[in-house]
Amino acid sequence: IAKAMPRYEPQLIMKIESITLREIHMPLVHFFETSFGRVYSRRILLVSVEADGVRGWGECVAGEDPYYSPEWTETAWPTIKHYLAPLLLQSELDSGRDCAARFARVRGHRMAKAALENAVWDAEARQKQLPLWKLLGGTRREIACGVSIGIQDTPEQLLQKIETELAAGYRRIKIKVKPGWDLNVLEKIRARWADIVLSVDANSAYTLDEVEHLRKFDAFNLLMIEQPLWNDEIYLHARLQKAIQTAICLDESILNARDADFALETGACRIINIKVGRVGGFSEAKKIHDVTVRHNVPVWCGGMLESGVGRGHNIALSTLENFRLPGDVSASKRYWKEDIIDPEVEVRADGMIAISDAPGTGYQVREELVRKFTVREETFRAGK
Ligand code: OSB
Ligand code: MG
Repeated sequence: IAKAMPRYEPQLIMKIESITLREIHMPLVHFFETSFGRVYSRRILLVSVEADGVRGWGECVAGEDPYYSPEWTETAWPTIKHYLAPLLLQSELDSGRDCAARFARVRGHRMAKAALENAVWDAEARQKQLPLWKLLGGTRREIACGVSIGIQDTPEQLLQKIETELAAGYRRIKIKVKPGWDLNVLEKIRARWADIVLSVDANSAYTLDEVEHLRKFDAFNLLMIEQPLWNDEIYLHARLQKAIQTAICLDESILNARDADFALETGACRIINIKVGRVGGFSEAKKIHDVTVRHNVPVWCGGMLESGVGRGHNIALSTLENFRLPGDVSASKRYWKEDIIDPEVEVRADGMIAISDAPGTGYQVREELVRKFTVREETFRAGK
């Protein structure tokens, strides 16, 4: 049997000299509410790695509370400090791709792992003077953007927000839903905009007992319903998908490429949302992408209210060929008065982001602003 020839590429060995972990605080321009709660301000962990004279940045997308996932800001810090950073500092790496194997002994903590792995990819791209999107294997020169609009105090406020985002050019509107804020608001949206591309995200707000209720979503011509059932459940989504017409998209339940394969084989969803933090970094995100190509199912890039660092990484990932649907990758100014990157992420009037050819993400970290927002900081070096 002919085996694929291994590809021998000239490798630059990377030596990670130091890793700096920071917590920054950034108030959101507008609160964001999902079925599990409301957030006004973000506590974001940033990682920077120094390797051979270049600096790479990564963002930990864990939330302020263990509601979206078991990981949260306070679990990520000691996990990086005591377990993950030492694993990177003790030896040389060929590439960001090597991080996942180094971290394998540590179970879970994918958002903490992704912050480090992505910082190494970022450093590698800068070291090789390549755009990160090319290093990741992307092809798209522009990417399509959607928005995720949280639960508001009143349906009228939601309609106002949708109007603003449509006027800005966004190509898909996603609203958060939960029992009591779902069919009633969909009625109002569709009465005003019969044809816009519209999705809903339940963040696990329903159970399979509510299948009759969930079937009523079919009347609204939705692009998808995201994560209707339990965050850790795939098989019961397959049961639900058989009972409803609207395409299910899984977010929380897909933690790795095996989950994606299982979900697509069992018919648990017809679309997958990839969040690079949720799955542990760029290498696992690429594997999930490749699984969806084999199943001919589209993916899109999810968001976690990231600062410019994570946003830049989401943009690079979205250039992979199978990111065929608009992502939750939207402009910096929707979240922040001032983002920590230069330039800020801007979305064109046609709802697209143009991809830069500059080395790295094409967005420079504004280190003086990061310092201003920093509330704690610690640097780790080999042997210390
Ligand atoms: O489920 O996609 C989600 C934000 C925090 C936690 C979970 C989710 C979200 C979003 C926001 O929908 C997307 C964005 O960054 O705009
Ligand atoms: Mg979601």
